[in-house]
Amino acid sequence: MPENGFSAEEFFGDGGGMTYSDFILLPGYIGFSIEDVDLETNLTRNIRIKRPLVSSPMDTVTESKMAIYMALLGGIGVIHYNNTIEEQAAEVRLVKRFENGFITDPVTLSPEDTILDVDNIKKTYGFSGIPITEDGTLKTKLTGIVTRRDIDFELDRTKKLRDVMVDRLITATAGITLAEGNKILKESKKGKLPLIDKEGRLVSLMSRSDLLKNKDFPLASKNKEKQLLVGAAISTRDEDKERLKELVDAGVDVIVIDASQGDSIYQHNMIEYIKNNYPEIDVIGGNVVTARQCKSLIDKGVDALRIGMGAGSICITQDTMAVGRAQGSAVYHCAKFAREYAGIPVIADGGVANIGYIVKALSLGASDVMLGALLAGTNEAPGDYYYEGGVRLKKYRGMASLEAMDKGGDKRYYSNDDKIKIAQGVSGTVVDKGSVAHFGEYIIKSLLHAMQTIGYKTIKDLHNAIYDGSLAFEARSPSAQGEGAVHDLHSYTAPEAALFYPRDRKRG
Ligand code: CPR
Repeated sequence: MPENGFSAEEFFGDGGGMTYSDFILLPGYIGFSIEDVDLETNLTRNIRIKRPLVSSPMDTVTESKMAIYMALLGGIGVIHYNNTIEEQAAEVRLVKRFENGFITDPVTLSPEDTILDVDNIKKTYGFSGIPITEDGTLKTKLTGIVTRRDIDFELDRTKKLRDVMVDRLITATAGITLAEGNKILKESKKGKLPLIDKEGRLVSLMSRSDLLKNKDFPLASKNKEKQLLVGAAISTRDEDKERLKELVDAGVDVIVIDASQGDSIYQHNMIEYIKNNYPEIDVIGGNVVTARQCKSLIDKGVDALRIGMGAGSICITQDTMAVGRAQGSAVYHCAKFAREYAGIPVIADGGVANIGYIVKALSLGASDVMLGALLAGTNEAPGDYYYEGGVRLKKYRGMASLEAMDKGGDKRYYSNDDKIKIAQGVSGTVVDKGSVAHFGEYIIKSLLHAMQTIGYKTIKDLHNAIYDGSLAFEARSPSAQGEGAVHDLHSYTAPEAALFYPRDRKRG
């Protein structure tokens, strides 16, 4: 037992359900700087990532944009399946094709299009440097480029692009590195650099303004071919075997079998099917919250487990079904079992209402944390912003909310009867959090500080301290929780990211 507080075993061993709010970690010794902290972790048995962050396969959280940024930041995104097979596979492809700094799906026009078409693109997308190809698609030869300078003072907006485009072009051959492209752009003093293949067809585009914005992401999650890593969710239904095949063809790196109660004959069969047919693909099974459920899925061959039932911010499973588990206890017991029984990682999924909860999940044995509400409301989450009472919001909804089920989200649950749908979640809103590129960096920096304050340089060291009993936990009474939050002020401001406490907001 630590000198003060309790060891994890003492704290979680008595059968009571503990949430993240119910405990606090006692500080350790700071003998290193935050630059020495390394957050590298296992996502699955075979996949390692540099940051323990995963975006949830929900239709208001993860499509390609979110997955790209999660991977650039060193985490990973899991593309949801509330869409057609083709749509989901296309999202996976967009992530796999992403190259930092290269626009791989540029908007193009043909010489027969008019300046008005450029005006419309400017209105919709905000840019007006358009490559012109023979037939206006990526399949034919690049013939010119139109930029703002070519059309700004043209009064006749119906003029054909062939009459205004620049056709003496500086191009480069596709396959050059970002640094090489950067150099050409700088020397040419142009705004855009088209990259073409041997036949002269446009492959991608580099843009000066993008380069200026572009940051390096040295810790990005990548495979051997230097493509970003991406996950995708499937259900346990038989028809999703077709979905699985398309996702594998699209280059998916890891499959998440998405089910609210993971220990079912349907999931067992799906795990066996994947392992028999795609042995190279790692499978994350779940969701589970007990050691018995973990054993069941581990015995079938999963490579990681997703932990959580009823803890999600949008979730009403515990009220509707009377089943679930307090997330702190679920993570602690499942992580301990998975480590001892099979040495595989677990992902704490749901209920992460603030950055401190990520630290708490890791300190209960989770190797990664899956985020829904925390990432919804960023620019990269699907959906448009809108205003309500002067606040800029985005929609965030449970995958088994009535709204999402109407679009196919009920595949997470087991019923063939679509006459009466039992909602296990709600639809709501979350506030605008800006770009995940910035918000994600904020989260990561906070994690580095937290690790330093607890006194561990790596997640591995932190985990060892859980099981050798040296990591100290203490219970938090309701008044201790009040004391630990901002209190007794007339008013205050805080960074938007730190302010993201849905529960506390409700408490008002
Ligand atoms: P938060 O991060 O928003 O608290 O939780 C996200 C997690 O909630 C998801 O990763 C998923 O496991 C779970 N979830 C999503 N939709 C749900 C519904 Cl309708 N009901 C219960 N859990 C849900």
